[in-house]
Amino acid sequence: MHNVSERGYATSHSLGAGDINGDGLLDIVDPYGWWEHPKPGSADQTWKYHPEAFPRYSHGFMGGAVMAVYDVNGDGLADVVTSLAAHGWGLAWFEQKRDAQGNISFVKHMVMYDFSTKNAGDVTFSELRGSGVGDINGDGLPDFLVSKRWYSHLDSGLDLYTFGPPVLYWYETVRDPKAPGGAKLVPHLIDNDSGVGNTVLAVDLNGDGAMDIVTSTRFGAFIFWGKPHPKKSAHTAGAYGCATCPPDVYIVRTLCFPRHLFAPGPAGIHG
Ligand SMILES: [Ca+2]
Ligand SMILES: [Ca+2]
Ligand SMILES: [Ca+2]
Ligand SMILES: [Ca+2]
Repeated sequence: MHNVSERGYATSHSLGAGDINGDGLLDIVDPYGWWEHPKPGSADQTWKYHPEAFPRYSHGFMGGAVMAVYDVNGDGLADVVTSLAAHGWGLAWFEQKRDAQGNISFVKHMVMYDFSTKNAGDVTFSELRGSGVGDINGDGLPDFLVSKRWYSHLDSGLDLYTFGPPVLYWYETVRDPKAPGGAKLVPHLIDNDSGVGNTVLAVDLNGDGAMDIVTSTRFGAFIFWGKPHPKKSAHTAGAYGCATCPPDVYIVRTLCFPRHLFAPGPAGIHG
């Protein structure tokens, strides 16, 4: 076993991996910053930690779920996309900046907060507890998947807007020089009746070239089958979401396990 971190705050809600500093080695991100992967051959020691304020405090918890590390705006520097509070509000991407000495910092671009703010696509939901990353429309840019987990802490009152619809969205990464930071995340609804527990998996399960989405939720486990773009045959690029086609995906939900009525478990369940 090799220690990455020193002892610290334990109940971190977010975690992700990606090459933040562009040295070819995967780094680890959490709500409070990122650990720099040591160079090969380095002495076995804890990784250097670079504090960053990625999360937002809400009802005793900081951070969301799976954090995505990719170049959102196409400037060659890896950015971070994450929900801010698993049991509250907030979704943002963090634009990486470098100063003249090469020091790394981040600028926060809010995508969604609560009903008092202007949110991307006028979409607002809470409890962004399940997330994932994948190129949903096949345009070569990673997209962010995020969902409301329904009824996380039962009737404890810990969660905000807990009975809101358990929606699942994919946020399309769109490069736009006019947008703050040079990019925006555009929401597309996948489902409004299942949500996600912790993690969303984006993978082409059946090999038809269209990304499929797998979730586990309070209501069971689901596959959302991506449907190849109907115009695919008219193009030779291979990707069904090619630049000349609309960025739509057509998704049908398949229930892997029988839907069951939600039965409240013992108080205090949390994950
Ligand atoms: Ca690195
Ligand atoms: Ca970037
Ligand atoms: Ca994409
Ligand atoms: Ca597929």
